[in-house]
Amino acid sequence: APLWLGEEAVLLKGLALADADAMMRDIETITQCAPFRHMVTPGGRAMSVATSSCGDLGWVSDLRGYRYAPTDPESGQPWPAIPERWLRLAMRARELAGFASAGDPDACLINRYAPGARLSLHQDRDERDFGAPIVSVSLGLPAVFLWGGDKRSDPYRTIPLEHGDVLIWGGVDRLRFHGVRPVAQGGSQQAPGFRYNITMRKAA
Ligand code: MD3
Ligand code: FE
Repeated sequence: APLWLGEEAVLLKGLALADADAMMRDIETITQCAPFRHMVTPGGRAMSVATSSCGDLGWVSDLRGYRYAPTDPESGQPWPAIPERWLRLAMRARELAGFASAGDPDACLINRYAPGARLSLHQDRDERDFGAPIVSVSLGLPAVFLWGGDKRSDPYRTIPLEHGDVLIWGGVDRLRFHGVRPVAQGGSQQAPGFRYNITMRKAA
């Protein structure tokens, strides 16, 4: 059942479970062309999260700032396409959450968290149109998601995210501060050894 975190933010527990194995294979295929790398932030520090992208635009960061770019700066090549099954899943999430009129995403960021990797509180504001919702899919190791307010100093809720969970948010919840606590080591028989998060956005 959809769990409303805000007026326009919904957690769809397990919505991606049936597609999860195939989506992990898709990540493997995509990152053979556009390998995971640790981007450097404008402040000069390498992110603990490794990133790649697919779609017409990919998210990149360097000393000059954050932006969306049509090619992978490592290869000069266009980013791989967003797989059809990812677009179908995003459409189902939009329908369930009341964003059915929003169109397909054109940018997809893929984050890979090794144990210990984290994402500090931030807003996603590099996209042109804040009206379009963002769909995120969590795969692999579990994590604790931080759901804050409009100011960095606002209090935040902690929300466990597991393999197959889908989050979608837009509208009044689009610019909330959010982050991810350092990911814990998986159990010894827990494969894979990473958490993956896919965020499909409309960037252009
Ligand atoms: C709620 N990724 O890539 S996804 C990011 O799990 C990012 O890797 C996190 O933040 C991750 O920018 C969180 C869920 C999420 C993302 C952005 C939000 C929830 C959000 C923006 C506003 C409100
Ligand atoms: Fe974010």
